[in-house]
Amino acid sequence: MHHGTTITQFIAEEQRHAPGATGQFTALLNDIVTACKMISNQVNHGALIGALGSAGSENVQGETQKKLDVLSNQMFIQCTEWSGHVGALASEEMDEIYEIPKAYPRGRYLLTFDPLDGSSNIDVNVSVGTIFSILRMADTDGDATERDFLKAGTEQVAAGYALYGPSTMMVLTTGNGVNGFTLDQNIGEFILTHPNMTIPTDTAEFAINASNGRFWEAPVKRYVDECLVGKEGPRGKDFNMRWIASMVAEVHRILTRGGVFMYPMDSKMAEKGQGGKLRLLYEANPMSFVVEQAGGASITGKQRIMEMQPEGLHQRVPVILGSRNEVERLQGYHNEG
Ligand code: AHM
Ligand code: MG
Repeated sequence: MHHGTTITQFIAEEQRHAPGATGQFTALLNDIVTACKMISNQVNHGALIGALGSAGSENVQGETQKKLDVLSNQMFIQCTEWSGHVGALASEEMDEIYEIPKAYPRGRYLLTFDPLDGSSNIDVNVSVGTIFSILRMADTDGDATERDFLKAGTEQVAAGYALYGPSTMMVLTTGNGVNGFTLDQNIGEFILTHPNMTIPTDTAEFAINASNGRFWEAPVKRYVDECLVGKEGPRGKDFNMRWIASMVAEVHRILTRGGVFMYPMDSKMAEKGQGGKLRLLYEANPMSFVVEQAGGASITGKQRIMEMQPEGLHQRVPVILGSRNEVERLQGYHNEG
């Protein structure tokens, strides 16, 4: 019986047409897939294996780490460091870049990841996910440094996420559209279930943490106000709202039925000297790549996220992404202001 295309087969067949492909990239993607299957398994078992709750530590941004944050980070390292395909890793959960131990060969790719995004949702059993991005290393013989990671999002070779929801899914782009795969737990393989995912250009659904409303900048306030007035206002239609507080689930919804997601700049963050909530290298860039490849758009407000020159490993940025016409409208409001 034919079970459909597995993610391994899909990646291998896609790479067959890539000029100069050596198989390293295919192998690295497969290691990432394995890491996500292992994380999925831990997330699924939750309290049964004592995996919930806090780890009693903080990450570089002073956020409390959950046990599963730490565990997922370890799994990602363990699955990718040995292969000889990566030069170094960078993770939301590690202060510095992770250098490949001397015992292993080094490869020409750099990997950035948020091992478990939305981890404030873990203890309440709501969807969480893993986000990752692959960059190519510069043609130097030396070891990778932090500076090698500070590349604009347009330089990404691949990006994607795993969503641990009612089913576990993997959504991937290598710059050639976006494809979604669902984990068949019985055979342990991701199967192509969502070929060629595209984001509808128009939408009547937005996502934002409205509790920050009084801190937003004028363009975002205006946009949300207009959505809330609905039919009677300048938009001439009623809007629906969603907020899961799990970016992976949010982006997945937008890839499925459209919408606009905003974690904009606000005065509270500005006071703390923070550039935004979400991290450029681990969250904003990979998600922007996926969203743009699905026909959507992704900006900070005025600027396209993927064109930003990163200044630091853990840099934060405002994020507005989703259905193209809404994002363009928001960009227009920012440029007027
Ligand atoms: P995390 O990486 O610490 O989990 O934070 C990122 C998450 C996103 O998934 C989500 O969009 C956002 O934080 C939710 O923030 P808030 O709790 O302010 O609504
Ligand atoms: Mg995160």
